[in-house]
Amino acid sequence: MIEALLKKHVDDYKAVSVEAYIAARKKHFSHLDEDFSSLKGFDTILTLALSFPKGKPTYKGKGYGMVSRYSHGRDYHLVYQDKLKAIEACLSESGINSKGASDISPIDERFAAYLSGLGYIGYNQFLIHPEFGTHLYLATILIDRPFEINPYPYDTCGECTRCIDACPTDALSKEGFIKERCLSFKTQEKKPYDLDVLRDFKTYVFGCDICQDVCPKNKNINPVQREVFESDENSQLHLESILELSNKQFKRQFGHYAFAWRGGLVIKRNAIALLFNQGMDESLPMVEKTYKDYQHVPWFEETVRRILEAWRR
Ligand code: B12
Ligand code: SF4
Ligand code: SF4
Repeated sequence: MIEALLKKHVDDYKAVSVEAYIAARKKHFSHLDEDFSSLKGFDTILTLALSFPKGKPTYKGKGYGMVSRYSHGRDYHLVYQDKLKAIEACLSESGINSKGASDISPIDERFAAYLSGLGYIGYNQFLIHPEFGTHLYLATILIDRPFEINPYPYDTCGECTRCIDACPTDALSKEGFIKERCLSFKTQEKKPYDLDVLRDFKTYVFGCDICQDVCPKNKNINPVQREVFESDENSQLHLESILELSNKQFKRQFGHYAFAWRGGLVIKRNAIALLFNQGMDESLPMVEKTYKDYQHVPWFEETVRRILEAWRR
C-alpha cells in the first residue's frame, strides 16, 4: 500500500530506519550535538525524489541574470506541500502516523537519502541519483512503521574532479565544501559584502548551476518532464526591471518561485552587482535611485554604497 501511494505521487523513493539514521549521524556528525527528539515515535524515514527537467534557456547576455535551474517553474516547496499532505492523509486512513517535510525538517535530507540508497553524494555535494543525476528535489516522510526497500548499487565519482575544477569560487574540494564561498549561499545571504565578493556575481542573479552542468553523471539522465517545473520567461530576469518593482510588486510577480523566498531586496542587491560587473553604465541612475529607496536597510546600504563608490570612480 505504501509503495503504491508513493509511486502515485513522487518519481522515486527509498527508506532508512530512524535507528540507522541516528546511529550514522552520531558517528559522522558527533560535533553537531544534534537533537533527535522530533524523530521520537517514528520507525522509518522515507526519502522521496521529485525530478525536474534538464536544459534551460540560453543566457540572453548583458542586462540579464540567470536563475538557478532548481528554481525554475513552480516553487518545489509548494509542489511538495500538496503531495506530502495527500500522502499523509492516505497513510492516516490506514492507521499510519506520518510527518512529511521538504527543506525545513531537522533531517539532513541528502544524508538520509544517501543512507537509504537513493543515490550517492558527489564532490559537488549533491545527492546523485542513477536516473535523474542531480536533477531532483528531496523530501522525507517519517512513519511509525518498519519499512524496507532495496537500495541502488553504490556509485562514486571515481577519478573525476570536474566540479572542483569548474567552481568559480573554489568552494569545492575532495575534503568538502566551504559554503560561505558558494555563489548559491552568497546570492541568498543578507549581509554587507565587500567588492571582492561582489565581483563573483557575473551571470547568476540567484543560485548557481556550474557544478551540476559540468557533472558527467548528468549527461545521460532521464528526468520526468513535468510541466510545473518547466523553465519560463522568469528563468532569466531583466535586471533593470527588477529594480523598478516595489517589494510588494516583486512578491506578487515572483512569489510562487523558489528564488523569491529571501525577498525582493536580495534579488535587487544581486541585480545591482551584476549590472556593475557587466559594465551597464546606462543603469547607474536607476541603481542610484534604488540605493536611495532602501538605504534604511543596513546590509543593503553598505553593499550598494561600496558598488556606487567604485562605479563612479
Ligand atoms: C542549508 C542548505 C544550503 C546552503 C548550505 C549548504 C551546506 N552544505 O551547508 C546553501 C545556500 C549553500 C545551499 C546551496 C544549494 N542547495 Co541547498 N540545502 C540546504 C538545506 C536546507 C540544509 C543542508 C544542511 O545544512 N545540511 C546539514 C549539514 C550538516 O550538511 P553538510 O555539512 O552540507 O554535509 C553534507 C556533505 O558534506 C556530506 N558529508 C559530510 N560528512 C559526511 C560523511 C559521510 C560519511 C557522508 C556519506 C557524507 C558526508 O553529506 C552531508 C549531507 O548533506 C538542504 C535541505 C535539507 N534539509 O537537508 C538543501 C539542499 C541540500 N539544497 C539543495 C539544492 C538544490 C541547492 C543548490 C543546488 C541551489 C542552487 N542551484 O543554487 C545549491 C547547491 C550548492 C552545492 N554545491 O551544494 C537540495 C539538494 C538536492 C540534491 N540532489 O542533492 C536540498 C536537499 C534541498 C531539497 N529539498 O532538495 N543549500
Ligand atoms: S553552486 Fe557554483 S559556487 Fe557553489 S559549489 Fe557549485 S559551482 Fe561552486
Ligand atoms: S563532476 Fe565529477 S567529481 Fe563532481 S560530482 Fe560529478 S562525477 Fe563527481
